[in-house]
Amino acid sequence: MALDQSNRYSDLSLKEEDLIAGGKHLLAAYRLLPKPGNGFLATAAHVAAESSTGTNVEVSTTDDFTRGVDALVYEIDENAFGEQGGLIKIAYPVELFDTNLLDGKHGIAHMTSMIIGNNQGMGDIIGLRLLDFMVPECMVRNFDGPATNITDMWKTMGRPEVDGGYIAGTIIKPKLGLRPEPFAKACYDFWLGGCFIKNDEPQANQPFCPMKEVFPKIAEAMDKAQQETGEVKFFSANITADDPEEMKARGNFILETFAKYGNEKHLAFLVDGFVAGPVGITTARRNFPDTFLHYHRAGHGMATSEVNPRGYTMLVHMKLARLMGASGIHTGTMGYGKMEGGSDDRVLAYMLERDHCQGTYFHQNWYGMKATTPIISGGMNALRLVGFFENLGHANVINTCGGGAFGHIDSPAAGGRSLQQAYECWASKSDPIEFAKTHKEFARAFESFPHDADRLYPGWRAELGVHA
Ligand code: CAP
Ligand code: MG
Repeated sequence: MALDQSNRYSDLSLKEEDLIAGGKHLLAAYRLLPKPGNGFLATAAHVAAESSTGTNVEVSTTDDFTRGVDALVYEIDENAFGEQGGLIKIAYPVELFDTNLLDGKHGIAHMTSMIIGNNQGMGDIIGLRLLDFMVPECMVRNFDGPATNITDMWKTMGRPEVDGGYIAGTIIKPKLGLRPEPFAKACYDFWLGGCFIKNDEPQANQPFCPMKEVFPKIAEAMDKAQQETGEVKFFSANITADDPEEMKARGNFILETFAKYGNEKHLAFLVDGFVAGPVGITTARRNFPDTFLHYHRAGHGMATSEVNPRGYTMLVHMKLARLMGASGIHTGTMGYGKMEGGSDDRVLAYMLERDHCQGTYFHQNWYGMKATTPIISGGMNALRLVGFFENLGHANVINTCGGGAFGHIDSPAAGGRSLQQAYECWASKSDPIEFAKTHKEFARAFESFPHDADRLYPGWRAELGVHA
């Protein structure tokens, strides 16, 4: 049984609206399931202690100032989630949060070491999951936030910088195993029909495909495809590494390589942001501020999966990424692709792209911080995209389809065109089967992904004259 510190680390008389109006607290909502034998409020108070000024026992060195910056439990609902536990809300005084010696900015590494730090491993809990958090204005204005986003890509493409629309992309598949020549050919083949290509998250500097060999070929392929199509193309290059110096060396090499063709603006830098963490993201954000910072979230499921009684939600992940400065982050496919998620996940996109957004527990004002662009990927293809856009309500996203492009029965280029046509089908509010009758690559996506076609568009075979 943990020491009951609720008399110090809770004040249920505090009003959330007063805390918000005061602007001096980061507010956090958690789902808490104490271990049997541990009181709910007592365990919540222990979470607040362990996440701020305390530990599991009183210490002699505590003084009045210390008590003044205690995190406080200000709201509880012990039965909010039935067997999964109850809701607790904790107010963290902004004074607790670190600022840089060099520029006075806040950092995500420090913030998360507190609000989802030791509290994740406490012995008196079964579950503690951060569901949502609200950052006050004084802190929002003190994070890097994004330097670029999709508007910069639209500008490079000559599109309107507002509602510039959908960017059709792919991931070079197979995930690993292509050598430089076939890799660059796969890029060229897709770019004849599509716009944006990303490295897959583990593609980097493998012995069978050294960066120094493959990037000159990718840059050449991009230049050739741009010449032949008259269209702007992009490549999102993975610069993830443990050492920031290595990341900088990779980024500079790739920029120099594409600059030979005048295409340094046709690059994004992909960072596996969950595994590299805020240091990885910030290394790219601060050393390459003019290059779209593509946050791939591989590994996030260990924290965000709904089956996890600990960790944090996707909503929390999105807010952390925007504060860190991601230009775009994989936002999931909201139930339309292959990864976990559902149609209500559109709030993840809205939280990234709007200046105000109501989250699960808190309304977040972003005070003009640049938007982070939703990157939609994971099991998508032209057939699934139409419903996805309808659910989201817009198509101002970067979409990358690996199987959806390289699985198209005609060619990767046809796959790319089918994606763009899916956008045109939605944007023109056309019936997809009718639209397919006048758009070949979109029609052939039905034959490329017949299981999806059967599920999404029953009767398509007869309508399109395709026999089983
Ligand atoms: C998609 C992908 C992406 C996932 C990541 C993959 O390939 O390249 O990494 O989208 O998931 O490796 O699975 P496919 P999320 O298009 O062939 O599925 O975007 O949800 O983070
Ligand atoms: Mg991938």
